[in-house]
Amino acid sequence: MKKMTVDKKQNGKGVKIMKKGFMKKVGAIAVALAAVTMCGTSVAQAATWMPPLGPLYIKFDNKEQLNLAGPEVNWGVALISTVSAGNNGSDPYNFPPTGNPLWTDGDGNAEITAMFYGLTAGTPSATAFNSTGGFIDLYYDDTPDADMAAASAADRTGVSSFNNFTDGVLLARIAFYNGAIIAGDLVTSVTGTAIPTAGGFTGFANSFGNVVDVNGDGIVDELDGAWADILDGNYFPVQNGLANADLKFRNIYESTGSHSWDDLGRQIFGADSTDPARAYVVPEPSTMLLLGMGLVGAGLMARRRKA
Ligand SMILES: [Ca+2]
Ligand SMILES: [Ca+2]
Ligand SMILES: [Ca+2]
Ligand SMILES: [Ca+2]
Repeated sequence: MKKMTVDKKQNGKGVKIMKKGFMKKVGAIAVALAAVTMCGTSVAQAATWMPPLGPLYIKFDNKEQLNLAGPEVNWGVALISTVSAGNNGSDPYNFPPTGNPLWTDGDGNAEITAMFYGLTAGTPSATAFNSTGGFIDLYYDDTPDADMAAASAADRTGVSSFNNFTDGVLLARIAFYNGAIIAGDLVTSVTGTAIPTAGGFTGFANSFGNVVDVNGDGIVDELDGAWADILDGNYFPVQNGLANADLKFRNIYESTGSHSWDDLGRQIFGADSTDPARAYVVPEPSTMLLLGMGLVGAGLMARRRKA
């Protein structure tokens, strides 16, 4: 009875919420017990805002470190400010935002944050700042605490962890796409138009990204993050005949040379960046299948055995 109430309140998304709550809170306990547990407060904690299907325009601000000496040439943290529907009729791959934002920082008393890391030196260039590899992790946090102004490079606590920016629910891990951005270059994942210097710089960075398998089972689905399967849209054409990408990024990165994230003695430059990212949201195949079968519990059991 209680579960039915939750389903109605969440506009029919109770199934998704159950699954996420199940994975996050209950672990290996039997499904029957999990269903009982889901009737409690854990349901609300596990829920994230879910974007609608179709083109998305995601605005974010970030702070980053650019280290020409490497080995990690670039990393940083970001706070998503707004998520809007994109107009893919006017521009099929850059789709400008249309209408009011669908989500704004603070909605639902939550924040969406990101950390990018692991970018190493790409194909050398005298005019471009190229990197290869790297990931960006997206988080939804219903105890918001990220403060872009106060964040310090010293708040990094690990390869992919940073105080107040990597807590909450993982939405997806996105790998920057090697070879996707420069014709004839199968190495570079992100290319920037300005090489960082102590005199200050402003550049534009372009890249593509793909949602990746996090739990190591070889497939990308909701077990790899609350948005992992819906961001796996394979929408954006890329260079070099490679398969379509899931996300497209274009950032402006700039520094006056007196930025608080600078560490000039080590040839590390701090920069502010702004967005946007584009994604094309697709349906959750597993959720639709489960709904169609009307066998949510059995489906969860099957998933558990498979995993
Ligand atoms: Ca938090
Ligand atoms: Ca946070
Ligand atoms: Ca997986
Ligand atoms: Ca994909």
